[in-house]
Amino acid sequence: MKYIRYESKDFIGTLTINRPEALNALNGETLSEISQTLGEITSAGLRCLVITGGGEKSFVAGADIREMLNLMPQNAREYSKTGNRLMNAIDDFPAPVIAAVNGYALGGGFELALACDIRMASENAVFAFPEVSLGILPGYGGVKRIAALIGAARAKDLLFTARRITAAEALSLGIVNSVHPQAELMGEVLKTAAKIAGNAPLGVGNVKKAANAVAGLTAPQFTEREAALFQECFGTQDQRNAMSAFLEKRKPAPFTGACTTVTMPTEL
Ligand code: DAK
Repeated sequence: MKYIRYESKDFIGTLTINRPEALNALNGETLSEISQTLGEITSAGLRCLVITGGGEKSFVAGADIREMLNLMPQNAREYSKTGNRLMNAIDDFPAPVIAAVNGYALGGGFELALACDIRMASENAVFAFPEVSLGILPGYGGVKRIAALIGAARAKDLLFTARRITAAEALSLGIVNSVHPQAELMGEVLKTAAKIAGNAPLGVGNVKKAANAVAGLTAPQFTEREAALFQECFGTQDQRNAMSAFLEKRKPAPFTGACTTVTMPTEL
């Protein structure tokens, strides 16, 4: 791949958008490489995925302005849908996705970070929606996501003014989960990823599905969905082992993520 680096270790994948000469701006090729990589790793049994930017300055400085300059209206719609499909693929990724925001997260880069489940930022990170200063609006679902995260009024302030905010302000608004010195960011992100990866994969995956379902469902629909997700976890080796271990005051065996129902000796 030209603009993506991917590696994985101990159930944790790290996808680096690596186009530092353009501050990792998302051109069509980068978008399709991210989509292809996500497609390839969806069923790889990862327990956490980290997305970050190559170089020291930028997470992602937005959609590629050079590419958008001559985009015609009839193509803008398809362009929007392609980007939205990618953001939705992150939403639907079976394991939690952490954005390690190591610098500029502007426009489409901010939207990408918002599609992730958790955002951890370096002290030099800068967030903004510059779209209205370029004559457009955010097209990758960021309007909906930022409003859901911090409320409509605070979201509209950022969207209408295009003002830049620091990592510290992003933390106070609840946009990022934590802020770290840049040199420590990846270490802290990997520590969080390892904590997630140490939990039962089916429990973690299903709680992500439940959290993501909240917005789109009525209360009774959510109750049904939650019950189905809850049911799926029962009878699995991980659930039986972890609960038995608690009652027997011992450490549980490492989680396997197996979804099949097991029979306990007492049931034989
Ligand atoms: N696109 C293309 N190239 C970019 C870029 C971008 N977004 N950001 C930076 N670059 C390039 C610069 O052009 C420069 O390239 P060369 O001149 O060296 O060839 C190189 O990266 C280094 O940038 P600078 O020289 O500008 O570096 P500085 O440190 O001076 O400034 C900066 C860093 C991040 C403050 C500045 O580069 C900047 O303001 N960049 C633009 C940020 C921005 O406005 N981003 C938002 C783009 S709009 C939609 C879908 C999505 C979107 C909208 C609609 N639909 C489908 C409808 C999303 C829109 C956006 O993201």
